[in-house]
Amino acid sequence: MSIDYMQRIPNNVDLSSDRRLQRALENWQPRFLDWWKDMGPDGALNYDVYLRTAISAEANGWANFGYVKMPDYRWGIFLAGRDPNRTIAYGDNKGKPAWQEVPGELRSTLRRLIVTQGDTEPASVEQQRMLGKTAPSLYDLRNVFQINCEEGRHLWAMVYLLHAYFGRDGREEAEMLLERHSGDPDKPRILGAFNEKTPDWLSFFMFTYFTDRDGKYQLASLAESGFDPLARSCRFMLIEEAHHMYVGESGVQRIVQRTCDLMKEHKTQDVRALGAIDLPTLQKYLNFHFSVSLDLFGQEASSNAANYFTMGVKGRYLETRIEDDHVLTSSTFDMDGVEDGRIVRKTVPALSALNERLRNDYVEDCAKGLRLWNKAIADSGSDFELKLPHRAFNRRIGAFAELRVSPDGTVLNEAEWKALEHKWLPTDEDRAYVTSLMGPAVTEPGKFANWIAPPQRGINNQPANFEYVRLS
Ligand code: BYC
Repeated sequence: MSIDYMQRIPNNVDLSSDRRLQRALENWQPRFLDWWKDMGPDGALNYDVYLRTAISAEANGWANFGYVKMPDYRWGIFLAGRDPNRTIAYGDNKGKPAWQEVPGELRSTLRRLIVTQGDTEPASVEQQRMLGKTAPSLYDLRNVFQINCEEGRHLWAMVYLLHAYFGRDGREEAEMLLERHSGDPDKPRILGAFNEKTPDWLSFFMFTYFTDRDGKYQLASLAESGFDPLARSCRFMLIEEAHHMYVGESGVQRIVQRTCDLMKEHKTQDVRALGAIDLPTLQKYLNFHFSVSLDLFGQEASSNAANYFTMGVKGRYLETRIEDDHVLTSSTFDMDGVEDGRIVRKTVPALSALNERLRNDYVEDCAKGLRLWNKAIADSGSDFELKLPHRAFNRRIGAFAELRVSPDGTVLNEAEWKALEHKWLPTDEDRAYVTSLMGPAVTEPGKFANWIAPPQRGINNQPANFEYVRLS
């Protein structure tokens, strides 16, 4: 079904056929817009931004480009098309038709997962609120705004599910999604990484590379949900997510490129003297964002995850392509755990290890970007190599949270950790240096801040000097 843009809330869910739901969402809409004005991109309400807007959920319709003022962006409710023959692919309900309504016994479990997913979307917009002030170019400014708008739409997708399927509890949860705020000591966002700050563009690119990639894996698992409306929302969200990760991967790549060019040109490692970001600092930011994002996958051994799978609520990454029985009651899984303060390899029931399995898929995917970045470094003649730290490094959630572990996986005591932490994680001084590079936004079309290379291609094939954002 194509998207009906004549309605106050554009949608492809035939919203006008359900007046009660339509009214409830039309009540939520002004609250969302108030939140956007207070907590969304600062000072940018009147900018004309070259955004892509979805005009249908089909492959040829979701990327329609044009200038839009962000408060006029057509947020709405778009679900991927319905497969009437879809069955549940795993767990106790394997082979049964996917549910079009919420099964009573799964109500609170599903609501909780939808709320957790929904909570991350406005959280990231809040985290990125101030970035427009220091954008390294109009191209980058447009990209952060595009991402913010799409995260806003992902929030809409989850709020629709809450309103449509969870009655009064759902409506209350939808209100709460606008009341919790990133970093708020009284009403923080639900998951740790979404209460961290994104104060500078290096953090932003690392966040979109590592944390949005958690989004990819969580959404892909929820896209396997037996609750069909959730699966269909997540499938559509995943299409947009790809661009967010691209912004991260290419953003870090462009910083690496600029740093390497300067190192080569000036025959020095000390690019700070030249106003660029040195590779050891990049590695520290990478260590931080990777480890914080690993926490988002939850405990290594999780009865919650086992229950989600057994009940058919949340599957594995690309569940239907995996060759096994999709029930897992007699399967095992090998993973690292902690015993007597040491990291040991364990064989555990596969059902309890589903968070860790998903984390494995994620880590493998993260490594791909590093290969690209390292190629650029090697091509410039430097022998520096960016590395993913050990998965036990700097963890706050799960078994490794009780240990102090170096990036190469050595268990340390507290004193050893304290003595070396500054080499592995950004220090106050590193953060102050990176912040010092974030000058006033570069607003001349085709110009870029000194610490980042231009992109290799423009958005929607636009030329390098395209005016991606009109500021007045
Ligand atoms: N922080 O059994 P466990 C995205 C809690 S990102 C704080 O392992 P489970 C995006 C947990 O709630 C994707 N608390 O839990 C990216 C539980 O609490 P209770 C977001 C945490 O449920 C960029 C307890 O610890 N989507 O889309 O197996 C920009 C036991 O843990 C954390 C989702 O996450 C944490 N990191 O796994 C924009 C999908 N981790 O029960 C958007 C939905 C765990 O003891 N969520 N806890 O009170 C889930 O699938 C699961 O809730 C989790 C946790 C994977 C997050």
